[in-house]
Amino acid sequence: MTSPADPDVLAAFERDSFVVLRDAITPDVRVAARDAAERLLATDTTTGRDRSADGKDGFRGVIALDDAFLPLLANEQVLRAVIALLASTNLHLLSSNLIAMPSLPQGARRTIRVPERHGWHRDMAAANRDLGTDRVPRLAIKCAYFLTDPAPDAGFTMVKPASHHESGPVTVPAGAIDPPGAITPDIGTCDVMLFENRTWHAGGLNSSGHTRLAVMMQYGYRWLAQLDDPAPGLRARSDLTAVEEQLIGGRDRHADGSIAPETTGAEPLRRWWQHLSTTPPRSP
Ligand SMILES: O=C(O)CCC(=O)C(=O)O
Repeated sequence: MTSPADPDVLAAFERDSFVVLRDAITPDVRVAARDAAERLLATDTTTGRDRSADGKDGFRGVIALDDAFLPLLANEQVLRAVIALLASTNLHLLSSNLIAMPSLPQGARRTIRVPERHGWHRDMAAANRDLGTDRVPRLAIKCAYFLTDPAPDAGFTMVKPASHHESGPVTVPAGAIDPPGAITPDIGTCDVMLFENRTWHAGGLNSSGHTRLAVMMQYGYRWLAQLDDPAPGLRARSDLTAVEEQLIGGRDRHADGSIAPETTGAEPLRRWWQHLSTTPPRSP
């Protein structure tokens, strides 16, 4: 049996450092997530709030803040690709991050996405610092859902194609705000863009007049720490699937709470993958 992941998707990712999965969510899921995002942003909740000096607002750990985000947790089309790209089912969710990027005020002087602060980066800055950019392997896949509509000026995430093969630091020519070859991928309303920790990327320029809303779901190996706050309420729920329980951080434990062998907690995704294919995610 062949891999459950689409070989064209995997080939595009290996070549380009990113791939767009078409129609990964339904319009209903998207609208519900957008409504939830707008509700959350209108509150003065500070738990998990992620406001940055560049005017962005948002939350980390959104799947625990509103059930409307839960359908993004175990999206089957996404999981097939993520498991194949990380060659493992020993995965969990590192972060679910809502990002609201305001539109740049007309005529105002920009303070972000200027040559001194171009915003291009690789994720997992701490890993890059600790190990060196040339030694960091693929550790995580980020899946970007856009809840507001695409347009050339909508500020969707930009990427530098094939940059996961580059081992040097991010370089943007003096006076420029983008590295040569940077693009804004063509992402439709219900699509999701996957990129990895080594992919150079930056938020685009939003001059659309509307706040851009995105949810970034980042999956990585279970031996990497989760970035979001622990969500005991979510963990205590009885209506999640076993795969969802693994992804939110199920540990290597027996049902009675005693310690189980390493990777026991990855059994749900392992079983799900085996149900789809006899080909293991990593070739022996
Ligand atoms: O807001 C964006 O488009 C970019 C987000 C980003 O750079 C990140 O999640 O690391």
